[in-house]
This record gives sequence, structure tokens and C-alpha cells, in this order.
Amino acid sequence: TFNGNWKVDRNDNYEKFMEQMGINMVKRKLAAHDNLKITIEQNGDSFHVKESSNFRTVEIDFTLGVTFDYSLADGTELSGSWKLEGDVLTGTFNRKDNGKQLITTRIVQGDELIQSYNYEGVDAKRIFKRA
Ligand code: MYR
Repeated sequence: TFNGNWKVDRNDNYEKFMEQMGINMVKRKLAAHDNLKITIEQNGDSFHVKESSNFRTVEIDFTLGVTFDYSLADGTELSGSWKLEGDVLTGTFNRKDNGKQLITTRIVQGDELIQSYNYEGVDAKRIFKRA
């Protein structure tokens, strides 16, 4: 289950991913140590996610298969949806500014939540532990 409080423990290739996203070096340095925490509450097909970091606190509601809008901390706007296949949540989003696709997945493995990201050929991961 995805439910619970998670805090980021480590990143894998996240700086390269952010660079591919077009985020400048100063922001990348800050974002690599953003102390991201997410709280996930799943009720059937409905999810409530509370995201808090050094940058902001936001709450997001979405339903599997239903398109919604989401803004990154730097203001980049995305639109897309999550689906659940087996134990894997897969989010398919498009940037509103350039139409390019960002794919992200979440999976719980042991006591960790692993979120992967793909944008324009660059893969990254952020690994969370229960908070
Ligand atoms: C949620 O479920 O937490 C809300 C929807 C998340 C949408 C996709 C998140 C992609 C985040 C990419 C971070 C990029 C930083 C350059």
C-alpha cells in the first residue's frame, strides 16, 4: 500500500533529470536537497496527496484515469493522469509549455517508496522512507 507519510532519503540521477527539464543550476542545487515529504491517502480509485518541501506545501486530489493539472515548484505546468497496474502507479503527464511527456512511477518495495521519472530520454529516481 502507498498509504502513509514518506520522506525523501536519496536521489538517483535527479540532477541530470532536472537539467533535461531545463531547470537552472541554482534551482537544481536547491531542489536536490528539498526535504520532500509526501503523505498519500488512497481510497479505492481516489488519492489525496499532501506534498511539502523547502519550497512549498500543496495538496493534490486525483482519481485513477482522470486527467488533472499539476504545477511543479518552479511553476512549470503539467497535465495528465495516474493509472494503477498491479503494484505500480504510473503517471503520464505532458508539459503545457512544450507538450513533451514526463512519465513517473511509484512502487513500494520493502520499506521504501521508489518514484521514478523519465523526461526526454533521461531517467531518475527518488527513494523515500516512511517518516
Ligand atoms: C502527486 O501524485 O504527487 C501529484 C502529481 C504528480 C505529477 C508528476 C510529478 C512529476 C514531478 C517531477 C519533478 C520534476 C522536477 C524537475
